[in-house]
Formats: sequence, C-alpha cells, structure tokens
Amino acid sequence: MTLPKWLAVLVLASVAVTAQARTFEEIKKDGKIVIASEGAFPPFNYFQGPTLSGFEIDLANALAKRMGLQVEWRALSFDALLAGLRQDRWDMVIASFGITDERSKAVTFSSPEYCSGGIIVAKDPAIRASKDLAGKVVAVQTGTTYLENVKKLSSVKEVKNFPRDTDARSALANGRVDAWVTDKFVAKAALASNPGGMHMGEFVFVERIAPAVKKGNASLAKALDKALAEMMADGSYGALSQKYFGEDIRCR
Ligand code: LYS
Repeated sequence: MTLPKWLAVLVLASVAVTAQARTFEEIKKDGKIVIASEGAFPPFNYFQGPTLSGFEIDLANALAKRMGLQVEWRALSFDALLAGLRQDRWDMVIASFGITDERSKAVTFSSPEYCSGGIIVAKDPAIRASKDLAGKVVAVQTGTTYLENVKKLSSVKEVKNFPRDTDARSALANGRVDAWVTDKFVAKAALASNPGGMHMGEFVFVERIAPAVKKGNASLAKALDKALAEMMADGSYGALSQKYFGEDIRCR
C-alpha cells in the first residue's frame, strides 16, 4: 500500500516541526558532537592559522573527551551561533556567552565555565569608570552583553557597533572612538600584546559565562555539567586556566 501523496507530505512536515535536539545518548551513539564557536575572541576562541584555538576550544575538546566523544567544530559569526542551536545545526555552542535572562529563554546554559565582565579600555587616562563614558563614543561588538550594558548608560554620546570584537578594538587603536568595552581577560591579553597607549579601567558589569545547548536538552547539559565539575575538581581546569590567563578564572 502506498500513502497518498498529501499524507506523506503531512507526515514529513510534522517530522520537521517536531525535530528534537540530539540527546546525549544519541550523540554518544554517533560518537561525535558538533560544537560551534566564533573564532574571533582571543584568547578564548580564535584562529591560529587555519586552526581553531584558545581556552574555550581546549576546554570543549577536553570536556568532549571525558564524555567519550569526538568533536566536529564549526566556526560562525557570533550572532549566528545561538540561532543555529534552535535549528539543530550543532549540538553545543561555546563562545563566551554570558548567561542572561533573555538568552535563557532561547537556549539552555550549562554551569558556568568562567566568571568575568565587561571592562572599559581607553587611551585617555581620565576614562576609567562608567561615569567617565559620559559624552564619549564607545565601541562594542554587536549582539553582546557589552552593547546591552553600555546602552543602559544614558550619558554615553554614541555606541558604535562592530561585527567582531577585534574590530571594536581596532576602532580604539585607530582613535575612531574614545573607549572599547570588552571582556576583562580579552582586554588584558590585548594590552599585553599591543598596548598602544591603551589602559584598562573598571568593570561596567560582571557576568557568568557558560556553554549553551538547545533549549530543553537536559541530558546534554547534565553530561556537560558533570564533565566540567570533574575537570574543576581534578586540577585540569585549573591547569588550562593557568596556561591561558596565569590565574584561575572559574566562578567562586
Ligand atoms: N560575554 C559577552 C556576551 O555574552 C561577549 C561574548 C563574546 C563576543 N565575541 O555577549
């Protein structure tokens, strides 16, 4: 017996609509987890030649190994990463996403991989704290918590958006803006390699940063939590953090 065509179409359409994220058990069976990152946020995730590298890349590779999985990496622009989880284009995202209420409505975060915050970087030594941004032009990356929080400072003259955080950094380096708001550890690394008259001021806000999975994928989030807790307990997280930052950046 063959199905009428209209019924087959209906069945296929309902499969597409109800498509579920792969559970941890399904990923295990496949042996491979697909992880997406940005590759433009050193030292957390960046390209070293053709190779995705950085603290989050090493961390995710180590977590996957503990979970008995191989990793298939994808690199995409920051603003495409969470949407791709919803469309089941990858199983997990690790790209320094801060846990916010709004993002938590769209995706499920695992336990935090590190704690940090948005910090002010400027050339003018008088620009240090949020109040010093009054009347100033500030560069931030689009779609980030830096943008969200700088926009809340009503006295800021203009917030300039850039597709990549490294472009926001260049804008400050070239004197096109008065300040750059970025992650504290990104700022530290940028100043260490190329200070160019820039200094680091104070936090605008602090945040907890975590890997994300598709909304409601509890089995994968749980497996990640477990692997991360093990790495934090046995010293391997600490060693990795020391390697990249010279300190332990876990949340306390
Ligand atoms: N932590 C910030 C956020 O959650 C920046 C993420 C990384 C940007 N390349 O938006």
